[in-house]
Amino acid sequence: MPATLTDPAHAPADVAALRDRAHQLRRLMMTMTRGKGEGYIAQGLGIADCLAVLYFHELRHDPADPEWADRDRFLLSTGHYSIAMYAALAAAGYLDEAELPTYGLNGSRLPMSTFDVTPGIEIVGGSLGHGLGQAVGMALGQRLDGRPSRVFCELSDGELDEGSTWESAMGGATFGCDNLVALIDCNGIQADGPVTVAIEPVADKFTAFGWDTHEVDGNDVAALTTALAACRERDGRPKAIVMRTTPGHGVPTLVARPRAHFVRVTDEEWESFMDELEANRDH
Ligand SMILES: Cc1ncc(C[n+]2csc(CCOP(=O)(O)OP(=O)(O)O)c2C)c(N)n1
Repeated sequence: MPATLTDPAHAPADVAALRDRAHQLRRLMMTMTRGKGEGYIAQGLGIADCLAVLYFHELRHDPADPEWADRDRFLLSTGHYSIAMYAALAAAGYLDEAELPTYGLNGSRLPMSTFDVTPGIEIVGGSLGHGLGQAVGMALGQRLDGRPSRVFCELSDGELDEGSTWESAMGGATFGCDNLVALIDCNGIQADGPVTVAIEPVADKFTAFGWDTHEVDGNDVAALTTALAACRERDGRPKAIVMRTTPGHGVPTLVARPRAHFVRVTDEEWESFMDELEANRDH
């Protein structure tokens, strides 16, 4: 077996270490936002726990061999959450941390919305509502090729407004893709403010579409590891984890911002946000 970072079949979750990783990812994201002066930092802070658990516990992957055919795939459907991906990819060894401050700058390999120029990025992002359909196709492809790989797809509550997401949900269930895990980031916001489309009850809807569904506090590392462990069962049903996350998690001033979709950060704010992050770190 190649040198994977983790092998969930053998490694029990080290929750304290994973919380430290999530904190590391949040620090890296803050550094990136400082370099650019702006970014989708609130969503990134919200999803840091999920990415820490995936890249340092659940996914079978090998940064020394990013194209390893039997790797698990992680698809980030919300391309604008790229800041969180770059932090995770740097922490995992796909990127050099020194490259992170180029986030969003002209000529950078780390564009504000994911593109195929970045090592470790599986799909191009930007146009929302397409990740789950690609994930279903990849999951089918892995199965047809007889590979053990699973496919994990993050998507947002905003993408639940898209018909293509629900077509994909039907497809995943119809084809019995039990090698597919959808991670739905329900952070309660969309571009202009709170989610207003009647997407709830999200978990009941996925269950009704034939998915094995779990619902967790997406900022609770222990709960995420438990839900992901349950999703390893191969019972013919695709898996969905509805994650209730808080945009800006760890930085109360950001959590309290009424419009946190896209945040501009001055140098002074950056300093105080970093202090808040240290003071509110999960242990
Ligand atoms: C198909 C499509 N429509 C609109 C947009 C513009 N857009 C970019 S981010 C965003 C917000 C979507 O909300 P959500 O996906 O829940 O993300 P979050 O609020 O957590 O950033 C929108 C509408 C887009 N990128 N793609």
